[in-house]
Amino acid sequence: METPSPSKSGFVAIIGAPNVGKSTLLNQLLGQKIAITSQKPQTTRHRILGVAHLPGAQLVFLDTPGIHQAKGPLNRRIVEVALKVLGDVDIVVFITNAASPENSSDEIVLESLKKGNLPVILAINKVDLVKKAELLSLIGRWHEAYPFKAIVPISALQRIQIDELVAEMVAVLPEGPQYYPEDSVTDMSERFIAAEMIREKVFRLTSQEIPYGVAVTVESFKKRPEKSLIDIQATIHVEREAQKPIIIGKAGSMLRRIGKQARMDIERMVGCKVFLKLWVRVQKNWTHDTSAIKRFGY
Ligand SMILES: Nc1nc2c(ncn2[C@@H]2O[C@H](COP(=O)(O)OP(=O)(O)OP(=O)(O)O)[C@@H](O)[C@H]2O)c(=O)[nH]1
Ligand SMILES: [Mg+2]
Repeated sequence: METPSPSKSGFVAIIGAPNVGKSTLLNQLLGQKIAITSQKPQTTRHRILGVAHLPGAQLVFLDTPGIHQAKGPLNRRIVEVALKVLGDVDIVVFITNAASPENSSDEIVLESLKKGNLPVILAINKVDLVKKAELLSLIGRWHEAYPFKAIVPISALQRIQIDELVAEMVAVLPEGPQYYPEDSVTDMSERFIAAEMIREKVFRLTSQEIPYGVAVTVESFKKRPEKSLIDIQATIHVEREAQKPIIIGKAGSMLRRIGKQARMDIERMVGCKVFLKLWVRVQKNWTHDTSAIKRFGY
């Protein structure tokens, strides 16, 4: 029997400054982790697609890199990816951080939104961190700043008001076909998500400039069906010789932590045992080299 197509559907951009909680929100909207998150800004570097199947509606979310005044070829490329998404969607969810209301990157996002005429819903995130009075004055300020379709205070982390946010999206969703089959959650390969999960551990476990000079590639991703095991070989690329011993750590301790935590995430995703072998390689100054930036998939 053919599944009835939902009567409403559309593409929804999740846009905002770095670190406001866009990827955390995407994972909450999907009920599973497909996007990496960290306490550091500029974690996401790609457009990350996730599909939510609701009764009578399909929402195709596009999580994006944080928009900011980018410096350097890699960051400029990443911001470009985020802004391009605005050309491909029916609705925008603009996320701001209630706990950091004076964010100059919010202004950059707002300027880009003013150039288009898409319906925009404002999600004021991290409301768990602010007092109610602060939140009310913030809502007032945003209300003056732009004719949003709706303003919804949320906590992506604590799943507060997420259903209300979804209801606002569905309210502005156009009639449309079922873009993705019922069982699909994303268009990304397990191989790509595995590389991202490794990169997430580098973001979470290393500090200062280290995570910003790292790219991860998966050299081999082989299923061994007889053993219900996946063999993965991946490389962590750093941009300077001095960064290599930091990623490896004392007697290999950092690389082991990165590997163990990434493996656990990957196993949860693929639903079987994973054997993960990591290598570290220096690709000199790659964040300033447009051909290397391309080669690493950005
Ligand atoms: N307290 C609190 N923290 C949150 C909330 N949502 C996200 N965070 C935290 O904020 C940090 C950034 O979250 P991300 O989801 O990676 O943010 P992002 O907007 O995707 O960041 P970029 O990809 O760098 O642009 C993480 O440490 C999250 O755990 C929230 O509602 N409350
Ligand atoms: Mg993100």
